Amino acid sequence: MRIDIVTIFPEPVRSMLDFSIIGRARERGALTVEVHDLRNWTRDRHRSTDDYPFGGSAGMVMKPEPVCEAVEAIREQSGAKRAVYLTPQGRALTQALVEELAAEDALILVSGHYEGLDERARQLVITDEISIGDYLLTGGELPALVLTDAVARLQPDVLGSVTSADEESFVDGLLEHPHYTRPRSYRGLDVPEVLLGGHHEEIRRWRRQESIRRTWERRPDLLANADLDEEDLAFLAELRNGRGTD
Ligand code: 9D3
Repeated sequence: MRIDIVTIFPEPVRSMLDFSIIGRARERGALTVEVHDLRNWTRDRHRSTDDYPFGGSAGMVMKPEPVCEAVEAIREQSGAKRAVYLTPQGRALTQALVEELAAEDALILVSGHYEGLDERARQLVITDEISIGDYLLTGGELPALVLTDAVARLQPDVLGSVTSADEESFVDGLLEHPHYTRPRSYRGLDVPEVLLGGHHEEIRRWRRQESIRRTWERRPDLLANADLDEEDLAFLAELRNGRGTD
């Protein structure tokens, strides 16, 4: 997959992408990410990407020409069908949306600044508007990186074999069970006995129940869409009746 990011702050975005799993995935060619400076598509002497809002008010608006020309030029190169504008007004990013975007061959991400894009640029070249959550940041660079990270880890060969995609949170709609490693006892806190016994069916059931317990305690909203079998539902009923063994 290829992702092109358009920003007025290309250097910090590039340096973030050199790190860690994403950096190594790029080195191995499992993923291509190009970062473009929006200023490359300006034509005036000052290379302005923003201007005053018509009608007055505080703040600046991103000019339509550089954004439209950048997206059109990149689209020509990458063949991307979707150009995503990261904005607090967009639809919320969820794992379902990440999976949908991860299936594309190419994506263009546009990070906004100031009061955002001129409405015509949105109309002319943007196909999707996405927010990463209901809190305000100072720009769309971190959201573009968040989206890139979430989409990248679903590409073949990006993650090591350690993480099997179907054991993860959100796949069956539950939070993960607790994890333990050595030592068996730490500051008076012991690893649950069941994990030491090697009874795989018991371990599986314990993990499943702790998963359900955690989701019920922390994110009861997720239970409505979780993939639960009869045994799961029986355990959930126990929790709700105050009998969740603990
Ligand atoms: C003063 C009016 N602001 C909207 C309430 C304008 C505004 C504030 C902050 C416009 C952009 C931003 C910067 N944020 C993003 O570009 C952004 C964002 C976010 O702030 N939160 C969650 N997701 C996203 S995606 C892009």
